[in-house]
Amino acid sequence: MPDVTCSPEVSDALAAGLPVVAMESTIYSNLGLPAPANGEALDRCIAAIRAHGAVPAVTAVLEGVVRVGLETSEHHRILGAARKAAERDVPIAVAQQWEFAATTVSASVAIAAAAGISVFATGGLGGVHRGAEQTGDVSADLDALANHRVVAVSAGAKAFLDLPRTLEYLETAGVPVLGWQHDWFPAFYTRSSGLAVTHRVEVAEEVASAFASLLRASSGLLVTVPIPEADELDATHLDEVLDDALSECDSAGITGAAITPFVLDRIGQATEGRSIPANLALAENNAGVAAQIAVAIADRSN
Ligand code: PSU
Ligand code: MN
Repeated sequence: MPDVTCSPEVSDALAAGLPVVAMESTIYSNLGLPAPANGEALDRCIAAIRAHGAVPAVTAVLEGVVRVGLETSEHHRILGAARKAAERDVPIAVAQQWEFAATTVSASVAIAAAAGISVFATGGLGGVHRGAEQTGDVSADLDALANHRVVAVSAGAKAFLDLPRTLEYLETAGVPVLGWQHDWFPAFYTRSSGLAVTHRVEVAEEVASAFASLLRASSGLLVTVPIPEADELDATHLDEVLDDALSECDSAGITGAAITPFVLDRIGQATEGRSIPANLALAENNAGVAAQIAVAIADRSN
């Protein structure tokens, strides 16, 4: 296990049993959102976590050091060019002293667990890609949730994934999926994918209680939060855009990690930029819900 360097604020909070919410860094880098929206997303998510009484803890690898909780003066370092680090890449980022590795959900959840943080907030999870029966492309995010004792809060998974298979995978892996005040698995930019979640929760205390009652020593759970109604995009239009963008990927030979930035860019163009404020709104909303859950977990243990 690498040394994990927590900021003084995060260390003090953990030592005192105060609520902490871990955050990823990929969505705030140039791989996740264009500038200046990425900086705004980071600020708003941090503010939402603080507003609900928890301490934000951005994860990243800087100069080969695994970091949890960055100083405000360091934020600019995660907004720029990045190499994406999933859970399996973090040891290499340390060994080769990468200047800046942006942590994905799988890396951040693993780092959170190593630091003793119980709650993690993101925008959308990776999952089973469309066509995975051919390519085998299944994000390591899903197994990370099955292997680390962390509550992950997201607006479902990335919109252009195979959402039915993603839910099936989570079932097989033994990860509970809890719909936050909602019966449906969200589809990121829209509130419902039309797929039901297995369980619905109304309040943070329910999540905290379920988390305390997980049967495995090290597995997590997923809380899915729909985008606020006012920020939702049009589902029918989005489906067409996604289908077009994915066939374009096919014909241009764009695969693997390059798919996300390409498709996000196409969605941005097709929605005349409305996908960006939607993305910010859902990330901020998730951060606030994650903070409420962190507070409820801290209250149970104190
Ligand atoms: N959702 C988005 N944009 C992103 C991601 C998710 O809308 O950039 C990032 C997250 O960091 C997630 C990662 O963990 O993509 C998953 O990547 P992959 O499919 O390569 O595992
Ligand atoms: Mn992949």
